[in-house]
Amino acid sequence: MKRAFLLSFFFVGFLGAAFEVNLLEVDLQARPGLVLPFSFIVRNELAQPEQIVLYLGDWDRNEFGENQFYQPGTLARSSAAWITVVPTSFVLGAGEVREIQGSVQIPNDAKPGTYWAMVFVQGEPRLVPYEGVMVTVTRRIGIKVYITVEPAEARGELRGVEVRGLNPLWAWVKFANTGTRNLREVRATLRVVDVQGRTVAEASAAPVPCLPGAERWIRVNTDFRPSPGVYQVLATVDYGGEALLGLTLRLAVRPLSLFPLGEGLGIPQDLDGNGFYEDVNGDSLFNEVDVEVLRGNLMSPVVRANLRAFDFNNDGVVDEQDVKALEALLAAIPAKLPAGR
Ligand SMILES: [Ca+2]
Ligand SMILES: [Ca+2]
Ligand SMILES: [Ca+2]
Repeated sequence: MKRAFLLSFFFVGFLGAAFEVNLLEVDLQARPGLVLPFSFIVRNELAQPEQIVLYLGDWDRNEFGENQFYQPGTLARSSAAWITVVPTSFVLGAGEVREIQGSVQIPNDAKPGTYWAMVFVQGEPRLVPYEGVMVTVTRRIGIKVYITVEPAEARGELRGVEVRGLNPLWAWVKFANTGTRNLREVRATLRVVDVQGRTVAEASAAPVPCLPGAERWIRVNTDFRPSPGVYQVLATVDYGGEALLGLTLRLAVRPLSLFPLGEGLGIPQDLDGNGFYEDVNGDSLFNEVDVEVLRGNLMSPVVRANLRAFDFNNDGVVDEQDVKALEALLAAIPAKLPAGR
């Protein structure tokens, strides 16, 4: 009936341990009208007593998978009102542990599907030294509680594929959970096929979870550095349902067509043959001058027509971030390329 994940303890806070819990997730299968118990343990790691409070909240993830938090009852599929925990407020002595009893009352009229909420375990605000000043830190841990009323439906859609970086190639795959079941493992795969029909790249992303009603961009990295040509990029998503989802995209990689970025400059050069043209001013050296020439020519037609040569952070666009990436490259490997200083 009950599955508890992750049996080790989890610390909270970036300023040293304070308290910990022994699980971060509760996943319950349920029927309408049932009452389901769960429990977890809180331990105080401090050398002093800690006032602990427990409360419920709603949460979901944004389309890049980051948690977002809301007041309880905000979301349509919130189970916060079904959950009680005891005790909700107590003092834990130094090194002490306390078992928390939770219970979920599934309403008689609950429709099939996954409902979810979060039990927050929060300490008291404390003044803590941080980078030379005292800051107030309130530590909290959230325990995700999923309740699935059967028969929940697993359903998904593959909504888009966007090839971004080309050195090496990576893409965003957009998935949507259009069913009512929480999908624990959504697996996206990319396959690149050349004009001869040969598979030239194949890669999978680590599985990601996706809540009912949520959309998720999944980044799939490959180690493929396409030479100019036309390719088919096939994205597939396996969300654990009946169907494997697929979407195909045509990718045309044009040959570079480089010219000097300004009067008196040379043709940009790739000094180490890795596909990035760090010698932006074409003087066969890689130094600060290249960073400045790139900074002053981000909107140049030559840069716009040859994005992949100057997309130093490999995100599919050329902007200020690439100036920073080129600067970082210069700082990191000054000795690797002929440096004019
Ligand atoms: Ca290079
Ligand atoms: Ca140069
Ligand atoms: Ca970029």
